[in-house]
Amino acid sequence: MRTQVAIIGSGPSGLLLGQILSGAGIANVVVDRTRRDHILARVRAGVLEQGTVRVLDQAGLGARLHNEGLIHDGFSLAFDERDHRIDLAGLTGGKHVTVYGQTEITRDLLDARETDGMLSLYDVEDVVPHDFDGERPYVTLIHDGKPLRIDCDFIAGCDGFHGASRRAVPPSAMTCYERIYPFGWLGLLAEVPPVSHELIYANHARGFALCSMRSLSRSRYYVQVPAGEKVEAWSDQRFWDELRARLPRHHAEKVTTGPSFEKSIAPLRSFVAEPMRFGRLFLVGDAAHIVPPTGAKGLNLAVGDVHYLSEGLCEHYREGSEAGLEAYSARALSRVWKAVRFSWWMTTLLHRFPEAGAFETKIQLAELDYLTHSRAAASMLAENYVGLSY
Ligand code: FAS
Ligand code: PHB
Repeated sequence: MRTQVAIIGSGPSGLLLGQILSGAGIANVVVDRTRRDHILARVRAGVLEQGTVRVLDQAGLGARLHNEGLIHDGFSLAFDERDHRIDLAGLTGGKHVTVYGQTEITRDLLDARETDGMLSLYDVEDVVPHDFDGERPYVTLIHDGKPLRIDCDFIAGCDGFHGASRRAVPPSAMTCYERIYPFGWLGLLAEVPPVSHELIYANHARGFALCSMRSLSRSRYYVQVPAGEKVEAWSDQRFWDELRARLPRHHAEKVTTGPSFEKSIAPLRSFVAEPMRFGRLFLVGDAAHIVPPTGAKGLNLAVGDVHYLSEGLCEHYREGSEAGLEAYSARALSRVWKAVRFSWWMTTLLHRFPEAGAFETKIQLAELDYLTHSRAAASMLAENYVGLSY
């Protein structure tokens, strides 16, 4: 088989890249080791930056997003039995974020790809990118029990943190930076109205909690749990009790509980692989970087990478220019590191670290006090949360 761009991974990075390339008349094939239903069963990101919405709009995927997405122009920081609203719009000249689940974006992308009749191969095995340091890269894999080779001009490694693409790069050619946090997020999804019309990020002596949503009838909640915690140890009742224990009383009393239909634990880490380009192989999204979800940046960074890479590929095929491809890694990493910093900062601000003492807790509370009483400090938070420009 031959195509112009072989895309490994059918998550948001791979599907959005495929959608933009198809729209530009650039042939591409998407391969994934799982199936559509598995991909849609993953509950992940919930908050979209305006830049992300713009890229999705330009790719023709804005209809349901604008119809069902919730515009949020603020969120609350809760600590010391109080909560303080961060006025995103007022602090950023009118910018906001949109609450629309990653699952819905993935569904829109999968539907669009099927409608356009673009080729995706699922349930594949043993995907290996080859000869990407030469002029004729190719990908080998097993599909329906038979070996398959995809010859291509470029390979996009959109296969997430545990994928095959980054593993195919010689370790000597790459530098990795990592911070693993001593806790994870236990997330719950329930068909109950959210406790507030905006998100609440809570710093509490018992640990971090986050009140989010997917719609006005579907809530998404998280509580910080120790690293290595097992989801089986958490009944719904235990979750609801712990969530309410970490919120200011006036919110805790208003939490509507109900049966969970998704409950899972995500480990938290910061990770960056540099560079993000190796000849004709480009790493995109979680394949190249991971952030703790505290700053709601993971999915938004993936979209930024896709924006830069698709620009470069379109320039290559349309104008014969290599400028965009040459600039991809540096452009993407500049934005990635600022989001890695912000996500690390929000995580250290809001979570209780097992090794922290009374001094560290006083520093956290002093920073929260400063953030909620200084326009300059709150502006930094707001500017990063709504998303830095591309
Ligand atoms: P993805 O991991 O989404 O997709 C990679 C795809 O590649 C998958 O479909 C996988 O099956 C496939 N693949 C992997 N290895 C392969 C191989 N060898 N061969 C073929 N295919 C292969 N971000 C936020 O902003 N907010 C959040 O709350 C949040 N919560 C998260 C919770 C969890 C548990 C995880 C893991 C991530 C979370 N994220 C969150 C980040 C998440 O949203 C990612 O940023 C986003 O999924 C990135 O998309 P992709 O780069 O497409 O990677
Ligand atoms: C979510 O709704 O899943 C969500 C929202 C904000 C975050 C992280 C996750 O910072």
